[in-house]
Amino acid sequence: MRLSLVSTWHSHCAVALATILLALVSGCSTCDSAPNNSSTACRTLATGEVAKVTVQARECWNASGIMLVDGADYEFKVGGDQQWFDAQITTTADGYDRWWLHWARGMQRFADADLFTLIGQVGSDSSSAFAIGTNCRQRAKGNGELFCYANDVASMYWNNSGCVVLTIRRLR
Ligand SMILES: [Ca+2]
Repeated sequence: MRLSLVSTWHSHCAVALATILLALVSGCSTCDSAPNNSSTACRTLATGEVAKVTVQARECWNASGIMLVDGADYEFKVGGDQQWFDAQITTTADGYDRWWLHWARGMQRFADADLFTLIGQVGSDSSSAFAIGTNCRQRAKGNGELFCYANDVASMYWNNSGCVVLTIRRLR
C-alpha cells in the first residue's frame, strides 16, 4: 500500500516535471493578449436564434463569427458528453482540478476558473471574459465578436487536442 502510494506520487511528480521541462524547451509561441483572427463575416443573433460554434482546445482564440450585443442575454451550452484533452487528461468544458498541478494555480489565462474551463470573451476586451463551462447564462458586456478558448497556461496550448461544439442562444 505504502509502496503504491509512493509510486503514484513519483509518477505524478514525473509528469509535472516533464510538463515543466517540455514547456521550457519547446519555446512554443504564447497566446497573444488580444485575439488576432477575427471572422470576416460576423452575424448578430436575433432573439431566440441559435448558433453552433466549434471551439478547438489547441487554439488560443477561437473566433465564433457571432457578434454579441451589449446588454443582451445569452445562453451557452456544451451539450452531451463532449470531451477535450490537455495532454493525457480527458475533461469537459467544465475543466478539471488536479492536486499535483496546484503549483501552477493562477498561471492560467482566466484566473477564476479551473484549467480547461471553456471561456468566452467579447472582442479584445479581456475585462469582458467570463467562464462558460458546459452551461451558463450571461449578459454581454460590450459589443463585439465572441471569442472562446480552453482555459490554459498561455504557453501550454501545444499539447491540447480535441474540440467542443458550443450552442449559443440569444434569450433577449
Ligand atoms: Ca495544455
